[in-house]
Amino acid sequence: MLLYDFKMAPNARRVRVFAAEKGLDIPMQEVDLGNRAQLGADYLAVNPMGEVPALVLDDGTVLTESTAICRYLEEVYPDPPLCGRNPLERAQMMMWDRRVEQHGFAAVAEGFRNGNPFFKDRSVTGTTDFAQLPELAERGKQRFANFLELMEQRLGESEFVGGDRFSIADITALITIDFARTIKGAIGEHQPNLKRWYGAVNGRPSAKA
Ligand SMILES: N[C@@H](CCC(=O)N[C@@H](CS)C(=O)NCC(=O)O)C(=O)O
Repeated sequence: MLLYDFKMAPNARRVRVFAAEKGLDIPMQEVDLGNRAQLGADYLAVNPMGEVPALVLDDGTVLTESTAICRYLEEVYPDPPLCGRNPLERAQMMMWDRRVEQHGFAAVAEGFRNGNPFFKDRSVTGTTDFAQLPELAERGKQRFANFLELMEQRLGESEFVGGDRFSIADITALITIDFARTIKGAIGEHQPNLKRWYGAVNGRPSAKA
């Protein structure tokens, strides 16, 4: 296997943390998003979507989309389980993972890509250029603040985001909250449950992946 990666890219980190939790040591190749290498012919031949991560299997099959890559790794390397051990647990963990993606990760991406000059005309990933919309930069920050409140409430009733076990939902939430530094978003003093959870999850060796 070969993982196309970029150290600063949160979706790529999501796969790195997931693989580290599984004890996997997957060879990696850096795609320099800082120099737009994701849009060069060499990388587009690997992933025509122009995004990282991408996982190339030993038979040459290319998997993209971080959730799909994690699900594949879960099937092939089931221990430790990170996506639930039975139908209900799987559904609950995927439900929370999706909530984190839609209300947390998408909010930060919206805020960052519409507010940072580096992304001028690149407010959306992929091969089509889209102009920035300053209103979306502001909206992203507000949506992220709402997301933190949702997480604070959830973590007041549950040890981990997806339930009583560490799961993919915690990984997605961790990379989302770290990504939020790009919009100056952070857990507040009034959010003790989130703080407790962040300390535990960020303290796992996989968080350094
Ligand atoms: N749905 C994709 C999204 C991947 C994505 O947005 N990757 C970003 C890095 S985190 C990227 O490749 N950006 C390229 C760009 O900015 O043009 C996934 O989950 O893998």
